[in-house]
Amino acid sequence: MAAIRPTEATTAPWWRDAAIYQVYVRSFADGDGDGTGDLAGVRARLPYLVELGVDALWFTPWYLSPLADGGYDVADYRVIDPAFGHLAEAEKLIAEARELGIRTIVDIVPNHVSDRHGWFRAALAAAPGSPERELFHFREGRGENGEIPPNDWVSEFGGTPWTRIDDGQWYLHLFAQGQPDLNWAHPAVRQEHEDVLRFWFERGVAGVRIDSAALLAKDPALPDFVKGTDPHPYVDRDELHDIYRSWRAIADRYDGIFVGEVWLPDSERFARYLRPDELHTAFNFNFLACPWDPGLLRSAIDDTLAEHAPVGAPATWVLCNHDVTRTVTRYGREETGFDFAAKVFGTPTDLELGTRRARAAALLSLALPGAVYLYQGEELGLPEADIPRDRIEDPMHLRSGGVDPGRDGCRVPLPWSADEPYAGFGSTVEPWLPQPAAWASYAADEQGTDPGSMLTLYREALRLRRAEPGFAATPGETSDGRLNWLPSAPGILAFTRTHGLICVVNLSGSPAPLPEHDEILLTSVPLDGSGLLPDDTAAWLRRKR
Ligand code: TEU
Repeated sequence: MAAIRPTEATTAPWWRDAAIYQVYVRSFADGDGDGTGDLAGVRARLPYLVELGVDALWFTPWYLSPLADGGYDVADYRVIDPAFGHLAEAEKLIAEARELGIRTIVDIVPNHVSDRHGWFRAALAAAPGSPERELFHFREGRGENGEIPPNDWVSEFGGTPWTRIDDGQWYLHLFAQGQPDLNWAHPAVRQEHEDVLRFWFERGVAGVRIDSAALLAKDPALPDFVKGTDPHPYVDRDELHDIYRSWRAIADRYDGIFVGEVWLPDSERFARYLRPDELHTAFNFNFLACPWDPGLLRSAIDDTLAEHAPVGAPATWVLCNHDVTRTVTRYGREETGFDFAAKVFGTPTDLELGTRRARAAALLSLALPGAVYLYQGEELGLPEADIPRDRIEDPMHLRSGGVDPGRDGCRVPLPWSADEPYAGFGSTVEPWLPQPAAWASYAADEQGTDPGSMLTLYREALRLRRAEPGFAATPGETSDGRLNWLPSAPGILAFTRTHGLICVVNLSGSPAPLPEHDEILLTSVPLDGSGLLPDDTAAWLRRKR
C-alpha cells in the first residue's frame, strides 16, 4: 500500500530525505462541526495525504491547552485537548497513518508550560522560595518596592518577559504571559520531559519536533542582557547539548528522530546541535527567510549543505510554517525574504507573481538533497489572509499593541470543497478564524481535477521525488550533499543530482535556454515550445548520459 522507493535507496533511513507535512490541527479539518479542526478531521483526510504523497505528518501541539499561544502553552502533555479529541483517538490516528505508510511527529514545547499546568498552579499556591517555585524562574523585582522587573530582557513577543503575581514575586516567560519558562537546571524538569518523550514514543510516534530548542537553558543569575555577551543569557547555551544527548539516547531506543527548531545565525553553532549523538535534524530557517534572489538562494543552499556536511546530518528545506508569511504572499511582495520585524498591515502584494515564484520554489526545494517540510495549505497555494483585527488571537499581535499583524494570517482553516459551507472545512458554525471571501476558489476538490493547479504540481512533484532514485538519500552516505552546480548564465540556478536528474530555476528576468537534457520530467508552468524556460519558472530534467 505504502509506496516505497525503488531498489538501492530502500535502506537509507526514512528521515534523511522525507517529505514531511505540517498539520496545524486547529485549522486542518473539522470532524465534529464545532468550528475547530480536530483529530477526526485529520483521520477523515488521511487518503488526501496519501494521495499527496507525503512520508510523515508533524502535528503542532494537540495537548490540553487554554490556547494562550495556539497550543504552544501546554497544560498537560499526556492529554489531548478535548477540542481535538482524546488520547485513544490520537493512538488510532498514529496507527492508521502508519498503516498507510505515513509516520507521525509530535511537537514538544520544553521551554515553557501553560500557566494552567499543574506545576505552575502549585507554584502559585506555594510560597516564595518553595520547591514548587524552583521549577520555574521566580524572582523578586528591582526598585524600592520590587516594582521593576528583575532584569531587562525583552519577550520574543514584545514587552517585558516578566509578570508579577499577588505576593510581589515575578515569573519569567520568554513568550506570552500564559507561558511560564521552566527551570532547566532542575533535575525534575529534565526527568519529566524524558518521561514525556517515552510516553509518545511508546504510542508509536516516529519523531519529535522540539519547540524553541535553543532557548531552554538560562544563565542562573538571569543577568541583564548586554549585547554581544557570550554566552548569551538564554540563547544557545552549552548546557543544552547535555540535555539533547540524553534525549537522543531515549529516541535511539525507539528508533525515533528529532527535528529541532533552532534559529541561530551562526552556522557553526547551529551544526553543534546536529552532532551524531544529538538531534537528527533541525529546521533550516536561513533558506526559509531567504529572498527570491538567485545569488542569495544559491549561497543559502551552499551554506546549508556546507554546515551539515561535517556532522553528517541531512539538511531540511522549509518555505513556510505556522509562524511566517505564506509563501505565495511573501514572494509577491517587494521584500521577498521573511523577517518578523518587518511585518506590517497592508503590504502591497502581487499574488499572481508570488504564486508563479512559489511554484518554482516548490520544485527547487523538493529537488534539494535532504528532507523537506510542507506546511498545510502550501500545496493549495493559499495566500496569507487578512484577518479582521477584532478576530486576531495571536499573542504576537496582542502584545505589540495591535501594531504587528501577528501570525493568524497563515493559520486560516483550510478550504476542502468549493461548494460547501465554509469551503468544506467541516464546520456548521463559523470556524475559529474567518476565511476570506475567495477561499473557496482554492478548494482542494477543484484543484485536484485541475492539471494547472498548485495541488496537481505538488502531487506530481512528490510522486516523482519518491519514484526517481536520483532524488533519494544514498544509503551509507552521511552527507546527502550530492548536488553539483552546472555552469550557467547569471540569474539561473541549475544543478544535478544523481541518475542524470537536473533542476533548473530561472530568476534572470527573461526567458533562458534549458540546460542540455534528454527528457523534461516536470515544469512549474507549461513551456511554450520555444525551448526556453520563462522567468520565475523551474524545470526538472533528465540527461541520459
Ligand atoms: O516559535 C519560536 C519562536 O517564535 C522564536 O524562535 C522566534 O520565532 C524567534 O526567536 C525569532 O524572534 C515556536 C513556535 O513555532 C511558535 O508558534 C510559538 O509561539 C513559540 O515557539 C512559543 O512556543
